[in-house]
Amino acid sequence: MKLQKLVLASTATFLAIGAGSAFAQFKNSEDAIKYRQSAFTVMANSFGKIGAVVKGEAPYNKDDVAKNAAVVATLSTLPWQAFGPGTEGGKAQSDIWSDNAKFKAAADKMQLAVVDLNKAAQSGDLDSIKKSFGAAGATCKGCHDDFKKK
Ligand code: ASC
Repeated sequence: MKLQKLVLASTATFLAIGAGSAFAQFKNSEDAIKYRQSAFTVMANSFGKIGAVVKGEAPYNKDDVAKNAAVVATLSTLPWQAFGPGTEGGKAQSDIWSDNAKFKAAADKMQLAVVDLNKAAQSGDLDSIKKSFGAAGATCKGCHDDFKKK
């Protein structure tokens, strides 16, 4: 099985069993904050590389976009387990804990959007990559507006 297909399948499995299932353990809140910020940092790096292609600032290379989209899709499943009770802090707004259902819905929306982006990226259709990239970016922004400190 090719890596991207494996990642797609793994991503679907992650989503099916429920994003944020706790396979990571954290010593303390600082450890959890570092973990979730690291996952977002690596995700943003790959997402930004796709963004450069979408904006015409970098040439379109199917394999590179496919790899970056697979990274985004996989990494998108990771941060949530590091927002457990008692891990307030960093850039996270307290609404994440006081309105956790809304936060979870926003997190799920983003994960579904990046699965779409990954499908488009694996197919190599630049128009659908552009569309799904825009939709995915909107889910990043929506969650930041509501839940991330400026
Ligand atoms: C990025 C990045 C985000 C999103 C967001 C989209 O490249 O780091 O957080 O896109 O800015 O609106």
